[in-house]
Amino acid sequence: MEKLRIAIQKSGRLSEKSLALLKEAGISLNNGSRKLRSVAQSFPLEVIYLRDDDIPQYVEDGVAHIGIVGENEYAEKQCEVDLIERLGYSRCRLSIAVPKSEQYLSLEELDGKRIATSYPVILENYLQEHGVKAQIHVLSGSVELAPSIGMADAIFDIVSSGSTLISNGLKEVEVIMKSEAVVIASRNINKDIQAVLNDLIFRVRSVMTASNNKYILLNAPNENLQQIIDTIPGMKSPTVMPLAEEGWSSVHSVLSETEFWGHIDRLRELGAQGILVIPIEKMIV
Ligand code: PRT
Ligand code: ZN
Repeated sequence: MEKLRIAIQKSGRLSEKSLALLKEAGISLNNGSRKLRSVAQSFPLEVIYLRDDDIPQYVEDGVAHIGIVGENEYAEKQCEVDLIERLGYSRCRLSIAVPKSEQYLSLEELDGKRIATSYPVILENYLQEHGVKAQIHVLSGSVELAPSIGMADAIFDIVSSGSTLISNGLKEVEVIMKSEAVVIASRNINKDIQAVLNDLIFRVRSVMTASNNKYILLNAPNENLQQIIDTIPGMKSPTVMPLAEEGWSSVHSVLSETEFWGHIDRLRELGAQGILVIPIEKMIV
């Protein structure tokens, strides 16, 4: 049987989480150590390990059917591939930064200035859209050093916590795009491979839905039971069971973690006790 071939970053910020996602989707690989390629045991899938910069082209060429890359690489490379799923991890933004001491009011101030970046295509498109002409200097690394050594007036780079900018005396002045890990796919996938891909995406979605949701268990005083149920309605409606102690019930529900934190004060006000928040491994919706 033909295998679905997926390209994953060999080593870097995307590798570990991408492999963990496959594992959570029930796909175990035959060699833990990252070689050039590995084959899944229980699923018709083969993994090839590449530099993230190369993945869009390999997928366009059909060498890999799909790949996991940062959305920034997908946008920069402008390859003929489709973005088929957002994965929610390795989130970052691509921003323009200038020296901290510089006054900055608007994008127009970059007119005629030198901007260092590893993402010239994304930057050029953005500047063009806004009618700003700047000189773009392409650097493959250590972009944030460019202003301090007099090579550029500003930079355009990936920002996550922002601490790299701060430690290089820079400040973020424009966020141009947000990025997360995404699945890209070749435009020439045959029917059999498409069926395997659909199965993989279904599993990946179940894992993602599960990780966003928690199983909530709590003890509720019966006099406030209805209000507690209304507060945490869950997927359908919560399961309610009487406790051995008279006047109390046990309530079980499924909620997103953010929703849960938004309701916690209300639940305590209503007298809920013994609140447990339990991770869910997979969730089929
Ligand atoms: O070797 P290979 O080419 O495969 O890897 P790489 O070095 O090009 O990429 P890698 O592993 O650094 O990043 C892979 C992807 O992770 C990127 O394309 C982004 O989509 C995503 N990502 C998420 C990040 C960051 N967060 C990030 N913080 N990529 C890079 N950074 C850099 C950033 O440039 C900055 O210099 O990390 C530094 C620290 O950021 P702060 O703001 O947290 O200080
Ligand atoms: Zn790279």
